[in-house]
Amino acid sequence: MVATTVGRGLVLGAVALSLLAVPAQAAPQQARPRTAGLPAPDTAGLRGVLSSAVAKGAPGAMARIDDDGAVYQEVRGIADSDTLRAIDTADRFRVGSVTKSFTTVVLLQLVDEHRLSLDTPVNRYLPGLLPDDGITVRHVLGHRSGLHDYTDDMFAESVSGFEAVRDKVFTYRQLVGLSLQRPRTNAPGAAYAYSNTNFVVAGMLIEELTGHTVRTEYENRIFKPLKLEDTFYVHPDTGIPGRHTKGYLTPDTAGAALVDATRQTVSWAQSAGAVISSAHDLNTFYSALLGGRLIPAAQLAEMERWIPVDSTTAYGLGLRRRTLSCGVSVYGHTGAVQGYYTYAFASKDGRRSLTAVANTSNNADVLGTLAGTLESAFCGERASVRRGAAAARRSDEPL
Ligand code: REY
Repeated sequence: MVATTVGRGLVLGAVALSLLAVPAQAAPQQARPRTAGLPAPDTAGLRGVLSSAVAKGAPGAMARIDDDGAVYQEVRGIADSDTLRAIDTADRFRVGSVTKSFTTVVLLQLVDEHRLSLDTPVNRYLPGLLPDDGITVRHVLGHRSGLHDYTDDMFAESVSGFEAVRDKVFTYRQLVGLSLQRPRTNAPGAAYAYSNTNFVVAGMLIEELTGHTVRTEYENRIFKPLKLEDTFYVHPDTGIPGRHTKGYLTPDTAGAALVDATRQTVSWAQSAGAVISSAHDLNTFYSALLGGRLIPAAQLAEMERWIPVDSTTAYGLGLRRRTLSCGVSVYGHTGAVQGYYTYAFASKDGRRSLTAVANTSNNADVLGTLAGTLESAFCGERASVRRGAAAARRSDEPL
């Protein structure tokens, strides 16, 4: 009875907020925890984190928390520097490497269908693709293949590197070829080394095993079943369909004007990073995944076999675990494509989820600051004093 009343109030509050889209007018939302074992989200803290992200150079920043039916939304700054439209939590954006969780879900569904085995060499499915028959599907999905990340060279210079590929259309084989021009970083399985090449190989596996494009498989296996109406894979189209925030790349030269990077093929990433979505849809996606509604428990357990990355993070298969200052662990992925930083994480049971976005990239201060949204969303008010230090510690974490 009480819970129903509180829930209705929160949802109405959220609708009013998104209609106003002017943070200064937002009525304070009363936070009550609905996910067992978690404190109430710290909405004032969340507002503060987003303000800091804007102060550090993001034109706009926004976050949405879904807590078992209750919705909290906060926005700061603008979506478009021409029109000065306020950023809105309904805006679509480029999710970058959050795509890797979508790609992994498709492959784990194929495992469940006995069409793929995690411990089989990639070369069994794609003969001659990789220079080492010891590289398995599991190594690829856990970033333990040792395949060099071709984006390191591609974006060594951020603006010219981006402009050189903004309109380019790559084949998967071309991207793997770029990686193979460089020495491998480790023997198969020997170490974690984050590399987009792994998820290009993953996309090739999807297309080889199903005979369909990754777009078709994402749509049929994830977007449509979960009714993700804001979620798209449009490669090689360059636009974001419908209402979206623009994305602004921060140049390497201090003080130089931000570059509108919204329009691009994202062909350099494809199955490693080209999905478009919204905060609502990413929260729905991770809630469904962690709640066991996308892949069977056995496959989710494979996704959650953790390899430590550093003192607070670990990587499974296409999924990251972060342990926050309050001891709570959250599960999801980060994303960085030109113009967009994303954090999309959920509680272990999927009942509380957070998506936070800043519409700039190549700005470590903004990335580190935005990590504080996780503290606000999952640690509650008592974490506020620790938040600054925790966020700063994580700002150089690989995506
Ligand atoms: C690509 C470069 C980073 C981003 C990347 N993104 O691997 C994947 C991810 C898809 O993790 C670019 N950085 C930026 C530079 C650095 O240009 N010189 O920050 O926009 O999401």
